[in-house]
Amino acid sequence: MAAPEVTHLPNLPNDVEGLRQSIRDAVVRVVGEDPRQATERDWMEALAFAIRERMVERRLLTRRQFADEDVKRVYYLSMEYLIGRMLEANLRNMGILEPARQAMADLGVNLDTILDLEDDAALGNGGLGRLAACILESLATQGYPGYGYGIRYEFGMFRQEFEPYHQVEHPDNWLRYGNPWEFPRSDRKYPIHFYGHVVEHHHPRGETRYTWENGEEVLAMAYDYPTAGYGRRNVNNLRLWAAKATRDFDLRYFNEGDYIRAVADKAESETISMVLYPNDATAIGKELRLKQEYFFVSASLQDILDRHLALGYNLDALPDKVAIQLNDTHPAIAVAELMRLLVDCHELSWDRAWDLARRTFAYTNHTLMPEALETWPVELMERVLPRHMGIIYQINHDFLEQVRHRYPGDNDRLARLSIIDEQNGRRVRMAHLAVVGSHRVNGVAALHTQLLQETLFEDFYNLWPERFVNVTNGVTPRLWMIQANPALTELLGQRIGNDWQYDLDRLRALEPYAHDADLQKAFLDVKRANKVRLANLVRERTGVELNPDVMFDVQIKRIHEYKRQLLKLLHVVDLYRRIRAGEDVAPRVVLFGGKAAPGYARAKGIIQVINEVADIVNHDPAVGDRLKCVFFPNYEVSSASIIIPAADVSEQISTAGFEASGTGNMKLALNGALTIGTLDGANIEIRDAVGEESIFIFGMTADEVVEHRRNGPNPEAILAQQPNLAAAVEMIESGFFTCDDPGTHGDLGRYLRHEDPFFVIADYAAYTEACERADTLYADRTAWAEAAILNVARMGYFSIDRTVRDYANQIWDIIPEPVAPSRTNGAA
Ligand code: Z15
Repeated sequence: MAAPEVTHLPNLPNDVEGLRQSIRDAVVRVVGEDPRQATERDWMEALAFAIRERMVERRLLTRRQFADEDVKRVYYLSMEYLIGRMLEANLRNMGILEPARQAMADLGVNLDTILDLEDDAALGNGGLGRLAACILESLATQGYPGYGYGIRYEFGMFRQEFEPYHQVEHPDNWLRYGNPWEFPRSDRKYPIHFYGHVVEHHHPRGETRYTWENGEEVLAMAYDYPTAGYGRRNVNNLRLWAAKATRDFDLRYFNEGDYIRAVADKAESETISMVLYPNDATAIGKELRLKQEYFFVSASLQDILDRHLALGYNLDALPDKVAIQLNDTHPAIAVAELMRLLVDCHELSWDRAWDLARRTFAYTNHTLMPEALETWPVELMERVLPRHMGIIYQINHDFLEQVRHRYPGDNDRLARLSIIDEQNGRRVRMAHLAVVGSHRVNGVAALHTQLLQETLFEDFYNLWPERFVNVTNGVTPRLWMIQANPALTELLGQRIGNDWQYDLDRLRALEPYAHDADLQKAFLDVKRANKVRLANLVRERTGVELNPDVMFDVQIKRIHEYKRQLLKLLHVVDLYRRIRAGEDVAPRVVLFGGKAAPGYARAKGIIQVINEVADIVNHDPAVGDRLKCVFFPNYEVSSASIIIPAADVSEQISTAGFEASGTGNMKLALNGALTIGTLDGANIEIRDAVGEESIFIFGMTADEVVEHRRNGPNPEAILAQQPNLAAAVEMIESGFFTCDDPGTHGDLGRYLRHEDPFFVIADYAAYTEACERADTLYADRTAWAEAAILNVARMGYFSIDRTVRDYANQIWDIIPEPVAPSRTNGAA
C-alpha cells in the first residue's frame, strides 16, 4: 500500500480565479515566456495546458473507478479520427468554458481570437473518420468505458487550395507548433515486426508451434489524448501510435557509408506513421498502407492484452472484459494478429483462441462500393506478414470446412465465401476475414444494412443471420449544435430548456411551437445571423459577396461521382442560362465544399469545372444576386461548423444505393436546413422522422437504379426529351465556361452523354422539380419556418448518443460507469 500522499490526485480549482492562476503560471512554466510579452499563441498554449492538467486528473479518477468496478471496456480501432479543433470542445466538455473566457479576459485576452488560432486535427478523410470522433465523444459523455486507438499521423488531411480553378494539395503540418493535447508516453512502446519468415516447431504430442523470425522491427510509441465527456466527470482516452526506430536500429556498420545508411534507414522506418492516405471510400493497394494498418493494430492489441492481464484477468475472460470494434476493414488484420498473440505468444490452443477472438471482435461496414473493399494480394501479405498469411489460411480452412458441412458439394458457394479470392490473382478479402472473425457485423443505416444482407454479404447472412445488425449513424449535438450554432442553442434554451443537450429526443418539446409566430421569427433571425456569419467567412476566403436574404443551398462532402456534385452543377448552369434568357427564377446561393482524392482525376475535374462555372456566373452583371456559386476552399471540421448552421437547404443527392448512411445530412437537418435528397442511406430514416413536409425527396429508388441499369441506360435519349438539361450540357461542352485548359469541358460532355455511371441525366428532371418545390416553400417564410422548426424538433433520433447505446446494447454488452464525485477529488 503506497502512502496517501503518493496515491493522492491533485484537485485543481475550476473557478475563474483558479483558472487565471493556472494560465498565468503556465505562460512562465510551460511556454517559458514573460506574461508581459506573451503573444496570443503563447496564451493559447498556456490555456491549453491549464485545461489538460485538469483533464488528466479526471482521466486518472475515471481509470481508478473502472478498475475498482471491474468494468467491461470497448476499444474502437480506427485508421481515422477527424477531430477538428480541441480547445473549445475540451473547455465545454470540462464545464469551464465560461470561467475560462472570463479568466482570459482578466488577462487581457479575447478567447474567441484564441480559439481561431488552432489548427484542425484532421486525422481522417470524411464520414468514417468523423463518426469515430463523434463516437469517442459520446462514449465519454455517457460514461461508457470506451477507448480509441489509431495512428498519430505527422501529416493529416491535405490543405486544399485552388490555383485558380483546380485543386492543389498542400501538406498539413498540424504538429508544427507542438501539440498541447497529447501526452507522449515514451515508456509505452511495443515492437512491431514486418517481413522475415516463419519457422515451424513440430511437437510429438500437441499442436505445431510457430515462430516469426528475422524480420524488421519498428517501435509503436503511445501518445494519449484525453477525451472529456459533456456534463460528467468521465474522461476517456484516445491512444494514437507513432512509429519510432528501435534504439540500435541496424547499426552494425563497417564504415562511414554504412553508418549514414543505417541512420537513413532508421528515419525511413519512422515513415509508417508519417501521412494519412487521403482516399475516402477507395482502397489503396500500397505496401505502406498495409504496414500502417498492421502497425497500429498490433500495438493496440498488445496494449489491450497487457492491460487485461495487468488488471488481473485471465485470457479466457477476454470477451467478458473486452469488446473490440473494427471501424471498416482497415483494422481487420486484427483477427489474425489476436490469433498470433494468443497462440504463438500466450500459447493458447488454436480452438480456444479462436473462440475468444470471435466473441471479442465486431465489424462495422461503411460501404458496398467494390472499389472501397480492401483485398490484399496473397504474395504481398505473405512477404510483409508471413505468419498472418499462415493464420488466415488456417482460419479459412476451418471456416470452409464448416461451409462444406452445411452445403455439401456447393463449390461455387465455397469460392464466393472464401477469404481468399482465387479469381483475381489470389487476394485476401479483408471483409470476409472481418465477418468470419466477428460475432457481430453492422451496417450504418437501415437501407445499407438491408443491402449488405441482400448483396455483398448475402452468403454470410444465409449462414449466420444472427450476426447481422443495423446501427444507424448519428452526430454529436455538442459539436454540431451547441458549439456550431450558439444562437439556435440559446433560442432552444429559452423555449424548451437544456435537457435536449443530454437527451436529443427532447427536442420534440419544440413541436407544439412550430407555428408560433414569435418562435418562427426568432428562428428565421437566428438563421439569418448564421448566414451573415458565413457570408463574412466566404468574403474573407473567396472574395465573393453573398446576400443573406437569398436561399443558401449547400452541398458539402467529399467529391465523388456517386455523390453527384455534377447534378447540382447542371442545375446551376441551367438556372444561369435561363436567367440570361430573361427567365424569372427563384434566387439562390449554391455553396459546394469538399476535397477530391489527389489521384481521383474525375473528382478533380468536377472541382475544376465548378470553379470555372462559379467564376463566370459570379462576375456576370446580368445575374446579380439571383445566382451565386461558391466552392468553399479547404472544407474541414472547423469550416463545417460555420457552414452548416447557415444552410437553408441540404443537398443529399447520391445515386440511391450508394451512400451507406451520410452524417452531414443529419448535421444539416439538425440545424434547420431542409433536405433535398434521394431515398438513399439515412435520408430514408430522416424522412420517416421529420415527415414528408420537411424534406424534398426525389429520384430513383435503390431498386429502380438496379432496374434502370439492367435496362441499359440511354442518356442521349433523355437529353433529347429535356431541352433545359440538353442546353445546360451543351453550354458546358461548348466551352462557354472554359477558363483553364480547353478540352476538359468537352470531355465532361462526353462523360455525361455516354457514360454517366451514376445516372445524373436520368434523375435530372425529378431533381429540378424537387428544387422547385423547395423554392416555392422558401418563398412562404411562415411555411418554411414551420417546416424547418419541425425538422429540428424531430431529429433527436440522429444523436450519436443513441447510436452508441445501440452499439453498447446490441454488440458490446457494456454499461455506463459514470464517475462519481469523491470527497477529496470531487470539485466540479
Ligand atoms: C467513408 O468516409 C465512408 C465509407 C467508407 O467505406 C470509407 Cl473508406 C470512408 C463513409 C460513407 O461513405 C458514409 O455514407 C457514411 O455515413 C460514413 O462512412 C460513416 O459511416
